[in-house]
Amino acid sequence: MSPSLLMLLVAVCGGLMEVQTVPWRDGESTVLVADFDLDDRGEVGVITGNQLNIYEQSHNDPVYSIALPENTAVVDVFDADLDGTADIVAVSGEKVIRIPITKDASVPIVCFLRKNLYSQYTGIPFPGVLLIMRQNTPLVALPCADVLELRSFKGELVDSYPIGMDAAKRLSPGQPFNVWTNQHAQLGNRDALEFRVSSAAIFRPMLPNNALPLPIAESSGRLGTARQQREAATAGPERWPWYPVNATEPVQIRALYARAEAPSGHTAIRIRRIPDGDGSGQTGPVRHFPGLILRHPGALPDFDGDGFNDLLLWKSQRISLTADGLARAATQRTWPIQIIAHAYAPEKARYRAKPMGRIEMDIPLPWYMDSGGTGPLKTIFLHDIDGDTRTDFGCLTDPQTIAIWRFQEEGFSASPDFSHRFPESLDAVVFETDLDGQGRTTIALRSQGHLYLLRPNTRFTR
Ligand SMILES: [Ca+2]
Ligand SMILES: [Ca+2]
Ligand SMILES: [Ca+2]
Ligand SMILES: [Ca+2]
Repeated sequence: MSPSLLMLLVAVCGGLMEVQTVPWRDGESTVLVADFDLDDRGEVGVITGNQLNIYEQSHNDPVYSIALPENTAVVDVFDADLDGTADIVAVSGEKVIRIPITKDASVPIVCFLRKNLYSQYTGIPFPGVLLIMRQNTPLVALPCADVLELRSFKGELVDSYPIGMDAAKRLSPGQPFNVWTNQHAQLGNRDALEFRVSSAAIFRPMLPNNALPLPIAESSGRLGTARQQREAATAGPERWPWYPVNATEPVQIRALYARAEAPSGHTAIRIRRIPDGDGSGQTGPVRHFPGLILRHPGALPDFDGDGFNDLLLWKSQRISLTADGLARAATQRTWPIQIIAHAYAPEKARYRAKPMGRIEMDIPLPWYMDSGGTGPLKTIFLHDIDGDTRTDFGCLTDPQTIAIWRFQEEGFSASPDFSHRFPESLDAVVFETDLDGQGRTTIALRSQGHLYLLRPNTRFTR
């Protein structure tokens, strides 16, 4: 049997994703993804109250269950004593504690006492950066009243940096600080003012010379509201929202987008090429594509995996305003929409007119009616789910159902490669991340009482 056929059989038997259901208390639980057993793969920890439960794939029960001390504030995971077993390091009141992660009931070890900015904290424990490595020695980075202190696990002061009101701009112990995507909910009706704000804060922190080097990211695009997209059509290209098409230098390629004035329901795209170090750049001609742009706040699709981000649009037949049309809409609870992808053709410096893939689905009619600002889909996933380096498409097709379509050589499948109906409505996406470094994506969704982990079950190659 050929390896590819074997792979296919595994996929058919096992399904594309495995669904794991984990207890969750909305407002009292928080998630902590880390490598808890130092095998270079991430596990999912859930802190509820003062209990940390750690879950692995294919095990419904937690593989580790650790009680955190009362008033624990920040929690980090690291092999603090370099003995080959990871430790929970946490701040509880004035205590800096370490708990070795073992199957037996682990007893907290008090490393040292120091009054710090977390000392008065009484809320839910939360994940944060507490440890940094300096010259192969793990140190505790502890924010105190006026200084960020670096201390050894015996409590000896190694270094300190002044911090204050604008400390974030002057100092950072390293990633994941300073990187976030912020997208507020959209409020208001279709014709109301749009209160949707999307911002990325990027600045060069004033770091001491011996601090960790931080990569400074370039601006990753400009999300445009429906109103901005409409207004852009009559403005110069500098006003158009855009996203990056490539990540490579020396020429930066941007896709500028706007809502075409006519025909209605079309998107106008211009490709802008900016040579490295040259602010001017060249903007190509306007090309129209049927459909409206569909964007994910933190991910861009490269469906064919060629290194260039592809164009993703949605469209639908409009509800006819005739008596017949309205009557038909009123009796239907769902409405059909299409998702269309166009490949970027680098040799032509434009998106191909012929779609590279198309998905048809029915969504709840109220979602369609409310599709003015951001499109009718409330939650979409643009990640490589199966590890073949091609982006796959997923979305909630109703408040309780997720569906995922793999992108393959010939485009998307006619029906979803994976779909799952949950027993209740989903409230939010908790994270979308590659847990085992194989280029696949685990998706975590939550409801009021459960955390659902959708883990990739198999791995495809091209
Ligand atoms: Ca692990
Ligand atoms: Ca250890
Ligand atoms: Ca591509
Ligand atoms: Ca894929």
